[in-house]
Amino acid sequence: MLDGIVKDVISEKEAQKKEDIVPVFEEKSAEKAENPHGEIALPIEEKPKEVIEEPKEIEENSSVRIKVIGVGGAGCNSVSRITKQGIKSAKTLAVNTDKLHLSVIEAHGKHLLGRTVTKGLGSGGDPLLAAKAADADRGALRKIIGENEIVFVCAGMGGGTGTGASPLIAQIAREQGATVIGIVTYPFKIERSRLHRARDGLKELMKHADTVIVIENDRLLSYAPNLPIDKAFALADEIASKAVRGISDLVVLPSMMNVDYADVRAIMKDGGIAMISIGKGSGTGVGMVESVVNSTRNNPLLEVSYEGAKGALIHVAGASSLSLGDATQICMGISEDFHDDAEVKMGARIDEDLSNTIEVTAVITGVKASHLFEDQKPQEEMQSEMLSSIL
Ligand SMILES: Nc1nc2c(ncn2[C@@H]2O[C@H](COP(=O)(O)OP(=O)(O)OP(=O)(O)O)[C@@H](O)[C@H]2O)c(=O)[nH]1
Ligand SMILES: [Mg+2]
Repeated sequence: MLDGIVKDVISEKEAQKKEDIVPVFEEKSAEKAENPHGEIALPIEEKPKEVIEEPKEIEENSSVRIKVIGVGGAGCNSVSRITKQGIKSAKTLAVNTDKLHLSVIEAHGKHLLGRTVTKGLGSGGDPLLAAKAADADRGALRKIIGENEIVFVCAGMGGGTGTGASPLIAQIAREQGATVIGIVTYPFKIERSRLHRARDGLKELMKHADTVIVIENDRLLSYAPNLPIDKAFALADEIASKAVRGISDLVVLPSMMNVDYADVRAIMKDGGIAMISIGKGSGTGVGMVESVVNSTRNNPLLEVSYEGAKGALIHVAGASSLSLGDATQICMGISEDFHDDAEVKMGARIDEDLSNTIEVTAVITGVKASHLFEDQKPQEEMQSEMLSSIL
């Protein structure tokens, strides 16, 4: 399955090179947020460039409000991708301390974080500074995040803004009633010093989010070893996008087998660390079921064991040839060795664009990934190891 996504990401990057990126972010002085500290006013949500018509499906299920918030460079890139692809089931919001980067992002709303603290220049890899920036903006953040049933907080762990500001953003979203699902990437081992920051940021985010889905960058490369770094990041963004859609489309859009908000809450509440796995297959009957189950189980993006998993939300999508029986068999196969009391919810959607293909997005919660929290070796030791491997 990842092969397919890798090909798409590569070809789309080629196409993108030919396009000029048009900045869409302009500050509008008329639209300032109320500043709770009575100091300098902050910009609130930017209006989308074009008026986006409220899709019918949202009207039908408008009681479920879903927001996808990208924090920092990586998080905003994921949100931009989700917005460009067109999402009917959720609103997107990009938050960054870096004004320039924000200017090339597409989102339904944007917020320049901590204008008084970082002057729109980014945090320079300093999570503490980013946390201060977020703290200074609490009032404005409360307002632009609003009340939602589900909030996704997307970020790349290891830099400054995403690592330092996403815990507070998750906290605010939760205080305002949402079930909060973090979707974060974990740095490549070669990013070294970033691993410390990533670990601390992840611990902090886990205190405020109900579930944090972790995508390990190194796992991505193990599936596609020759991928240049920018394409590996695009691949991570595409997977984050699939995780968001896998959940929000099932809840909001009409489906063959729906998952409602109560189901999502039951799985994600106190879900701890979660992983995402993506699978694909084609054909019909037992052969198709087996190939989809194997491809899903063999493509985890976090190094964990499935045994003992506490819960899962499994999204099966296929053309109208997909039967409910096949979808159920796929879910049973994927969750075979989960904990006896594991809560598994399945949703199935018909998507005629998929023709003969069946696609699965599985979010599996309560997994153990202790290696993420192990102490990293001190910097000097790593540097000397690196030197000795070169010399
Ligand atoms: N998925 C994804 N990950 C990225 C991307 N760019 C960087 N990363 C990863 O995300 C981590 C954080 O990087 P950024 O998001 O650029 O950092 P930031 O949160 O903007 O922090 P500052 O710029 O230091 O304020 C990096 O260590 C990379 O592992 C991207 O475009 N997509
Ligand atoms: Mg940045």
